[in-house]
Amino acid sequence: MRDVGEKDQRVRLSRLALGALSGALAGFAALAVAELVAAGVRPQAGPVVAVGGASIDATPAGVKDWAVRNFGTDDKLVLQLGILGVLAVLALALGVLAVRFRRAGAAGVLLFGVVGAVAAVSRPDSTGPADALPSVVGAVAGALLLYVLVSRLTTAKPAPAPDPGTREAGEGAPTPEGWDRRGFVLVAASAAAASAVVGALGRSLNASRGQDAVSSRRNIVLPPPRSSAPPVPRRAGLRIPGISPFITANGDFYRVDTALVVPKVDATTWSLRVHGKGVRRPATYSFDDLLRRELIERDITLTCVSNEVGGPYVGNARWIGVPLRDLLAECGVKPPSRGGPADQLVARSVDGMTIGSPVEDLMDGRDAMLALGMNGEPLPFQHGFPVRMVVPGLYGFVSACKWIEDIELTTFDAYDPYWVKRGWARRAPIKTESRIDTPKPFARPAAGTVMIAGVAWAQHRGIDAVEVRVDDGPWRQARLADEDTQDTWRQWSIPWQATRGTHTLTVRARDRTGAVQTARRTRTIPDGASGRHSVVVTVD
Ligand SMILES: Nc1nc2c(c(=O)[nH]1)N[C@H]1C(S)=C(S)[C@@H](COP(=O)(O)O)O[C@H]1N2
Ligand SMILES: [Mo]
Repeated sequence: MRDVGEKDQRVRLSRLALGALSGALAGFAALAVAELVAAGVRPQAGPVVAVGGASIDATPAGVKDWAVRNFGTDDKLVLQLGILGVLAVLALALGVLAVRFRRAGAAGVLLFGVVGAVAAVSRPDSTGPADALPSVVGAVAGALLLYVLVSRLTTAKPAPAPDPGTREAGEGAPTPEGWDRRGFVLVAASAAAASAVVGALGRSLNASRGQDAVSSRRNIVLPPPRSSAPPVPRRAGLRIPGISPFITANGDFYRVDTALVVPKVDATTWSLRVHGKGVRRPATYSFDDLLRRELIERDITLTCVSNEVGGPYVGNARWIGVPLRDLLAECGVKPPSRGGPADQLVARSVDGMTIGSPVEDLMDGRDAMLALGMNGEPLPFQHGFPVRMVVPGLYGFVSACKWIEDIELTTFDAYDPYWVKRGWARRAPIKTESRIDTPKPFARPAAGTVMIAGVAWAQHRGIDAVEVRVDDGPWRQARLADEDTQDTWRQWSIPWQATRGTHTLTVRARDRTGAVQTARRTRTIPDGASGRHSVVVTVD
């Protein structure tokens, strides 16, 4: 009897392993079917994107900041891989469970469908109950497959006589080797193949969606601006290896947003609505309406509040757009200083983001704009095509709404936009900062003359001076590159007679108000990091 017991054990184990495999196949099938259905609904309605989006929104600000810091723009990829990893483990577990409790296993798969469906319909950009379809149809397919596969594992051949004592007919204990091997392999193999095809088809359909948006972008010819940007002074860009180029190329421009799928908006059907408190003449503008208006072109440096001291989330571009002040005035909006009842403008994007800016700042004469172009071309999709806001002097999370489609005038008391609900500040002017671009941290330059160089910014105030210190030595004036405008960053450099040993280089900037960049380190939350950038190098 001992032999039989061991054999029994082996069979049980391999059955559990095959159960796990069934779970994995069911999960794969569910996601593949969901992907295909999402192609018919909206790519954003897929379960992984929906659950991913919901987790981004639910993530505490500190964790999100940590993720952005550690994974940078890859944070979204890491998140989706994490979700897939969790799903894989759960699918294996459900498969094992299903060997013993077939219905419970299948029900477990359906439960995940419900989670995905709830996430999808409750996303802020959800377009209705249809968004539940990818998760629901996918989960039904996965549950059915799991049920069928596991049935093959527990169907005895020949079937044992029905035992009135068994809880579920057919789910009792078949003879040790009594499972439908051929049936299992056949179903498993064809399901895997079908899932691969369905998944690949769904992927490519999803990827090709947005063709209308792509061609609408291709057809745009940006008219010459009524007011051109002053030419960049020839000596605004220093020729020093390793320093950030004065203008950041679109492909190198940092990207920070919550969108797991970059919205692809068709400019020919896009519109922007302006309404709310104190808007005496609410209006709706098409993209062509905006193109026909007087456009301004300006160099403006954008900065993210999540940028650590010395971090990469800052970039400088030449924008073309519609002056926001004129457009708001045309709608009858008055700034609070002239008796307007609304002190906050809330911009809403097609993906449900809300970003609130002080109306006073938008109408005080600075070049706040609805940007249509970036560095000579229509906005790239990642940077907000067809229209986004750009406001000199304010961090992106309180000003730079991408894929904008709605502007509502309200008050700070009445409404908290997305980031404010998550603990960030209501008002956030950009802090005076400077960064050492070269030498890089832990570089090993040779003794002798070493160029220390970088950028400094204090948008809408302007940079007045930059000073650099080696170890605890005196602060020395860096040479400033020519200023483009007070809304752009400014390059600086200073030669250093480097001596052997390890040294700490520190930079600080002074803005036009006379304020010197503080040494006091703060976190990025709630209104931006402060402190001075230091770089440690070892001179050989
Ligand atoms: N729709 C939308 N707009 C958005 C965001 C977002 O998550 N969604 N992020 C904001 C933040 S925090 C910043 S710093 C800027 C970044 O713009 P960029 O990605 O073009 O550099 O966009 C802003 N606009
Ligand atoms: Mo940001």
